[in-house]
Amino acid sequence: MAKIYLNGEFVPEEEAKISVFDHGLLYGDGVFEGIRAYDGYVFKLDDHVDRLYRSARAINLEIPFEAGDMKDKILESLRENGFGEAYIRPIITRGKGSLGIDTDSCSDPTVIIISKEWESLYGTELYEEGLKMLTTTFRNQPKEGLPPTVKHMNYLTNVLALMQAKTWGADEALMLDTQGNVSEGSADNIFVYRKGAVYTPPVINNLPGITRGVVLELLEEMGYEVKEEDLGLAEVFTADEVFLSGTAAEVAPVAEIDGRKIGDGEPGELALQVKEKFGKITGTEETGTRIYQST
Ligand code: PXG
Repeated sequence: MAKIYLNGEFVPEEEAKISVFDHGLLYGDGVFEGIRAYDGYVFKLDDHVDRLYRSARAINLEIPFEAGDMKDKILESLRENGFGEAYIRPIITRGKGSLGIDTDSCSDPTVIIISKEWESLYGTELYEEGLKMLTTTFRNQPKEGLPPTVKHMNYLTNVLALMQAKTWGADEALMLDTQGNVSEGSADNIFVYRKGAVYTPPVINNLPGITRGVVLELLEEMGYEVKEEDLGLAEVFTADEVFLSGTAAEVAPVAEIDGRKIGDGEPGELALQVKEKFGKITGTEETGTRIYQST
């Protein structure tokens, strides 16, 4: 049974309970991260913790300790559980308060760190065949409201988007923004390869994915021109390749969108190259933070 970090203590999973008056539950008032550890190294820990603190600042939530302590607690949660290959989910909520939305009633944020042994998001056959996506009718939040650039606890749009995609036989949802520009998947960023150049939407209508950043670096190293530009559905449908990036999905080729084949309807050459390169840099000293001291 995994041990969960909850407000300063490690407790067994069954005892990791929070109040029904927690504003995270009542109003989705909180932020979170999704991090992975590979082969004894936490991948891009600094970047994830930095995004967590920025997300918290964006919703005016003060995490009760420094980023350095957060990193230590994340590593400790893995050591407590003896994990080297894991999914890590830090969650900070506004904490317990009254039934009103007023944050004044919440004195202490709730801090949770869940570590789970890794189970893959999509089956291996999906990576071999490529994912099927469906353009969902649920638009990503406009930046005028809840910013899609912040990893806050209001994921219902994404939940409904994915549910709709799966209802219609697809594996993942393609979300547009309210202008009709392509934004992202329900839990991943999107890349489009067309006529020798790679495109991805600028981070204004999507989450600044840590994997997205890594993929951009890999593509540049590979000598590709990468353009952060608004994209419409037509650009996606006529792409030579489409692929997704995310902590859970890693790099996932897309074979079909809305029943239309992307390229030849097989995982693309570039997507597979990026996926392979990505696999090589995880679980290393260069991109990761070591969980256990070497012996
Ligand atoms: N867009 C959205 C909306 C996301 O939620 C990404 C892109 C990719 O970001 P990273 O930093 O992971 O490259 C995410 C990722 C999961 C999970 O289980 C991940 C997310 C949300 C919910 C679950 O991996 N965020």
